Amino acid sequence: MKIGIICAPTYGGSGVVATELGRFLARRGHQVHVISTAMPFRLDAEPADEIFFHEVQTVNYPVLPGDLAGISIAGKTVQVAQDYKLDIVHAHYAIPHAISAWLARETSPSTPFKVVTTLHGTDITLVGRAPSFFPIARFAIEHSDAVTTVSNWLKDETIREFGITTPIHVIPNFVDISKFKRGLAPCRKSHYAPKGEKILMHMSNFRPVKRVQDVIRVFHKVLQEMPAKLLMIGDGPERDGAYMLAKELQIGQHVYFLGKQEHIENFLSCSDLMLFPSEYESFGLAALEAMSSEMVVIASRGGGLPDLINDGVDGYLADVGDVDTMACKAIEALRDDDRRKRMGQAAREKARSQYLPEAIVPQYERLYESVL
Ligand code: GMT
Repeated sequence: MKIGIICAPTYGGSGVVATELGRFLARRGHQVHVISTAMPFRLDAEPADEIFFHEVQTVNYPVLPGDLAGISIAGKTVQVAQDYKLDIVHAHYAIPHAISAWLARETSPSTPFKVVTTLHGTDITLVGRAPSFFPIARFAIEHSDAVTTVSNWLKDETIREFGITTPIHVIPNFVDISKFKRGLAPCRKSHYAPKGEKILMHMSNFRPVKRVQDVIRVFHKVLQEMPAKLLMIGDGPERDGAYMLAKELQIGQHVYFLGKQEHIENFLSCSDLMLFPSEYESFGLAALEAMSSEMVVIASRGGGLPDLINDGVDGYLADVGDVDTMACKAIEALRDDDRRKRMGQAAREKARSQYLPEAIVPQYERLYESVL
């Protein structure tokens, strides 16, 4: 098949899923065209793969204030669809990508590609809910030829929020376990923890939904029991607040704010525990990548996370905002190396048995075939 993929280039789960999907589809013999406003950071295809990147240029003109990227993406999609005779355009994220795909199809009746939309989470729970976007998001969902969500929780939210009656298919995210593997990537453990301290880690886009201050508060409690270091990976609006809190609690010297990192596998492979206290996560791809790296994840029960983590078996769950329980579980896991190792292995086994690309990518292929 000839498949166009529209996605965000930024450090976020939807862009990662879209580009990884593109890479695996290309590896399985499809011709893939990634359409985005910049090169997605994980689009490092094998030279032999038929994977093309099409950069969208937006127009900046003072008479037209605001972001016109959605329209530019539609224009680029028309061009790519006509040049390469695309069969499918797969939009990741409802606003603006699904509406750009729909607009491109309407603009170009001579290339009647099918539109598949994958909803990732905040496109429904935050962006799509905004009054100015709500009817557009609903329209985009209802006018896609097929719609998927990354979890049952997000499917239920979409139906509840938008009153959608057209079918929604649940296709979970996946992880490349050959890449997210303990011991594979270079580890600078002795640099961050020179005295053999335990390493905790958090990784996100530092949006309010991630509750990064809870990460700092949990770590503060852990530090009262044992020497430890915290790696904070990513960036976003809540970074300064987390930094200030660490200073206020006088633990700043134990916290490394490392900003956006391309090769997170290097950090996952040498950390002992991941903190993921989000308000909700539709899926929690970062948690899955940590599980694949044999890390114990301590997560909230928000959104679809309980579908991913089996409390006490391959990770731990606590109620949203319950910093005390998260800290207790973290201390328990960090004190008992054997137990942590066993749970880490169980986490990797779950990634291997349920979330392999070889099991998930064919589900998208079957969906494409069914709409064609
Ligand atoms: O986590 C974010 O805020 C980014 C967002 C995105 O679309 O890039 O992530 C969402 O999609 C990921 C990939 O499907 C999921 O793993 C994340 O759980 C989801 N985030 C939220 O639901 C908050």
